[in-house]
Amino acid sequence: MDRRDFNRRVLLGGAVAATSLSAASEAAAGSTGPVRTPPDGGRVRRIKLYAEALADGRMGYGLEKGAATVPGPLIELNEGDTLHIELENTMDVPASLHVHGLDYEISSDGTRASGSDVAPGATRTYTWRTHTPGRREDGTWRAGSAGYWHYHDHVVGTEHGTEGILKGLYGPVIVRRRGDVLPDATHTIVFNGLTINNRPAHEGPHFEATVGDRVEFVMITHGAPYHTFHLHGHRWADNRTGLLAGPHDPSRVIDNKIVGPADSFGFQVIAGEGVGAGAWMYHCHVQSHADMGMVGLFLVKEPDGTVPGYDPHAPHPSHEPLHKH
Ligand SMILES: [Cu+2]
Repeated sequence: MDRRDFNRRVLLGGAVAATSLSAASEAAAGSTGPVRTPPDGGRVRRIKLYAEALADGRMGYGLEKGAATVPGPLIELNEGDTLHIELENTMDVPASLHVHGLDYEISSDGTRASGSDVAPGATRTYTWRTHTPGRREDGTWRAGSAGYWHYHDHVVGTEHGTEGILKGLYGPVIVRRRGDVLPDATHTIVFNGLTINNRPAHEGPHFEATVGDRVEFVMITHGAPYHTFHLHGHRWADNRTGLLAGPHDPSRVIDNKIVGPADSFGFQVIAGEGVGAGAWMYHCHVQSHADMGMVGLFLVKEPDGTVPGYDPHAPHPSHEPLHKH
């Protein structure tokens, strides 16, 4: 078992944070080794999740008390898995957990209307189930659960969780299908209002990789504005996996995608493929949003760890005003 598998397995046990760069990319053989695929689904797993208020006014989900992050932890499942999540609300207002894309009963809906929110100091167990694709008895085809999904609060501030989401109560969910390609690292990018991952304007987040790493991005949108997600130097397929299944896959290949509130999608790239190392920008391509700081960097390193032309201490170009008065 290499470190990537280790990371992956402990993820639901609570030992690693939302973004799994770090050990993953160092240990990875990049795109040169055989691709890895997920184990078959069908397991029943349990995790504990905390909804917490952060000192700076944000709110976040975490796998351990006092360790909440924005975005919340990445939750990965394989089609057929069931996950029981015990949510403890350490805040002084009711909170909840509402997921997109998965199967759940109304008691796990995470809304006040269904009585499935969590009072301050209380806990509640939410159950998410997933299923494989297959044919219904009437002959029509039923989609499987696999996809890039997300979870969020649905009760803080309003009955739609508008304040909870605004302050950071959201996170990514990936459901994988048998035969899917596993990445070396997964990063989450959330356009939330005019922020990325609730960070200050012009301050990333930045993500690191080494040339040849297979890097997965989960891209989620929250808030009110619509956006266009754009990544420099890399492209992906506009389908479930973000990868072409073969030479005849008709999916459109893109490097820019219009996204609106509660959208989610994901894709994988080989870092620097055909273009090399560099500080590759990603940003919202609505020009006013980019100018206001919805920008981060995909830092693709040479094998020696350097990023050509990148000075981490230099102000980001987009930080410079266009017109000085
Ligand atoms: Cu935008």
